[in-house]
Amino acid sequence: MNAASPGELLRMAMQSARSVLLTGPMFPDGDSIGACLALARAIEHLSSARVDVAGAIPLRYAWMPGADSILADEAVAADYDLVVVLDGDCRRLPPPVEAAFHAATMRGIIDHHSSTGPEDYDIALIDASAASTCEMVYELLIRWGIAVDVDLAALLYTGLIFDTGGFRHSNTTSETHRLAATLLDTGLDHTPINIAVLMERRPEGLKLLGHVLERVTFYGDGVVVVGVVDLQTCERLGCTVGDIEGIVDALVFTRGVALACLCVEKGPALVKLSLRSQKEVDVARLARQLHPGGGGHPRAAGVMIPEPLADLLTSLPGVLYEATIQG
Ligand SMILES: [Mn+2]
Repeated sequence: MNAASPGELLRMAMQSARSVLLTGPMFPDGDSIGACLALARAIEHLSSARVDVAGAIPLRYAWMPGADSILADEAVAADYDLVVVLDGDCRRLPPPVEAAFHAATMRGIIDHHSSTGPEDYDIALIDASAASTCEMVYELLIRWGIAVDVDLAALLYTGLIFDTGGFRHSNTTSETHRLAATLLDTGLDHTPINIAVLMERRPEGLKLLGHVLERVTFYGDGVVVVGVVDLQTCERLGCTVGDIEGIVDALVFTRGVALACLCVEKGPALVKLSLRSQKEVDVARLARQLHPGGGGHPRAAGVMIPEPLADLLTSLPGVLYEATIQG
């Protein structure tokens, strides 16, 4: 007898569960949100389970079909039969969601991060060769016989363009373009999605971008660039977490830069680092080296550092430069 595939196990778990929670990591991005909302719709086709999606959703994703019913992390109770983490691993869940994850009867993951392993889950779908988690969810929908309508297409397209930077990053393949074409064939209007997800900023966010760009610091003859978003500036400009998205991508494509780091102050002793590299530096490895909770992709990764911003800014440049030498 053949063992059931993880996708089949997930389908069975969804069908037997009475309640399902879908969630991304802390600070979910377009791929995570799109994958959660798309899978939630799939479960509604396959199961009578109550399905919740949880996460702190930046404003740029408020238009997404189903986004209005997403639970705030604080509203999550620990009473789900099945919790599935999408596009990030369970070490980066916000506290109330983490409690629900550990209290669940079954735990699953669908992820494409090279830093994610299967050990913490009953059902693990991990494929580091996938350009996005949405691509993996699409494969599941097809296998489960669920028709992709224009709403599902919008959700999946969001993850696709977010994680490939609009089909520009090295993870983009002919397969990615073929999936995009399939999604457009549902009648999807892609322009407003590209604008909302990749291009549009709030006026406050534009000012924050200017503030950060004006103050970047280069190290090692311009090989490393570091930008800083401090809490005081965010407050002064009226910025929220969504205004910070994309700033790090504006840093890395600077001539001569191999490694870009954006330091975002989250609290008196908590800084989020967003890391990007152009070629040689494996920033997923660097993120893990900086803190065990770090992770991501070879070209794009993140890590939370429990240190005051000022302290970190004295030690960090040396470590970053070191990483560009090691490759
Ligand atoms: Mn992703």
